Parts: sequence; C-alpha cells; structure tokens
Amino acid sequence: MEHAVYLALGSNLGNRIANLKNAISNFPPQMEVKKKSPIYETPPWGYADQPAFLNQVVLVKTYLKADDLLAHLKRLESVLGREPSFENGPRLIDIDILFYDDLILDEPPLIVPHPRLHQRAFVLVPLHDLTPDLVHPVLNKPISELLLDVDRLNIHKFTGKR
Ligand code: PH2
Ligand code: MG
Ligand code: MG
Repeated sequence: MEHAVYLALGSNLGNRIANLKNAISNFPPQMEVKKKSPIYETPPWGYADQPAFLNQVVLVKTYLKADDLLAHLKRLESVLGREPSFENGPRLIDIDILFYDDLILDEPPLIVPHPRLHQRAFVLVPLHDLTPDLVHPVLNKPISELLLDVDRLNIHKFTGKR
C-alpha cells in the first residue's frame, strides 16, 4: 500500500538552502515528492544560542515501511554531512517524520506523529501551507487549530533577500 508521509526538514549550518535542496533531491527512488511548502526562516527553538534555521515541510508518497523510511532518512542525513550534536542543537540537516498516514507508534527511535510537532511553529506554519485540515491522530485537532496555540513571531518566508 502507498503511504502519505509528511516530513519536516531543517538546517542552520553551512549553505542552508543548498542543504534543504540536496536532501530532497537525494531522497531514494522509493520516495516520491508530491508537495513542497515554502521555505521559512525561523528562530531557534529549544536552545537559543545558535543560528536561525531554514525549515520546510514536504509531502511524500512511498511504499516503504515506517522503520525502513526512517533508516533511509538517517542514512541520508549522515551522507549529507550531518555530525552529532546535542538535543535541539545546531545541525546541517534534520529530516523528521511528522505523520505516516494516520499511524500512531511509540517505538523509539520511531515515534509518529512526531511528539513535539504541535509545540513548534517552525513545523506547523509550513505544514499548514500544505494541509490545514489534516487532523492530528493523537490530539484529534486539525493543523489550523494547533497553529493557534503556538508563537509564530519572527517566522518569515525566506526569500534570500533582507
Ligand atoms: N530543530 C530542532 C531544535 N530547534 N528550531 C528551529 N527553528 N527549527 C528546527 O528545525 C529546529 C529547532 C531539533 O531538531
Ligand atoms: Mg528535529
Ligand atoms: Mg531529527
């Protein structure tokens, strides 16, 4: 069966735009990109003393099982040059599974929906661009409603200009 997967991408080191583009263009052939949100520049969440992030959300169709998908994404992160950091610390590229159909799974490292997505404007803003009416299968609320409860201050579409 084909699965609908929303992924969050983030980068705050090196050439951030190139890192997002390279991640998407190096998805394995089993992943078909259906939609891409605009790219946003976002203040660092969780740990303030680091550069601003670029964030984007994409919709992918895939026949990969969730654990195989995660393995592909982890491998891609390290191929693209990601080095170990600390929790919420700086990273060249981060690719997180937000939703995998309406699957609910708590088997670390595989936890879906992503356990903190509803707290994060840097995820909810681009996710809302793609699918405002998608209902979070645990919280039973649409993205449009989750977005009301986060602080979206200083989250702006990234144009490259200042
Ligand atoms: N990722 C984190 C921690 N904090 N902040 C922003 N703005 N964007 C991110 O992608 C991000 C973060 C951990 O993955
Ligand atoms: Mg992350
Ligand atoms: Mg991650």
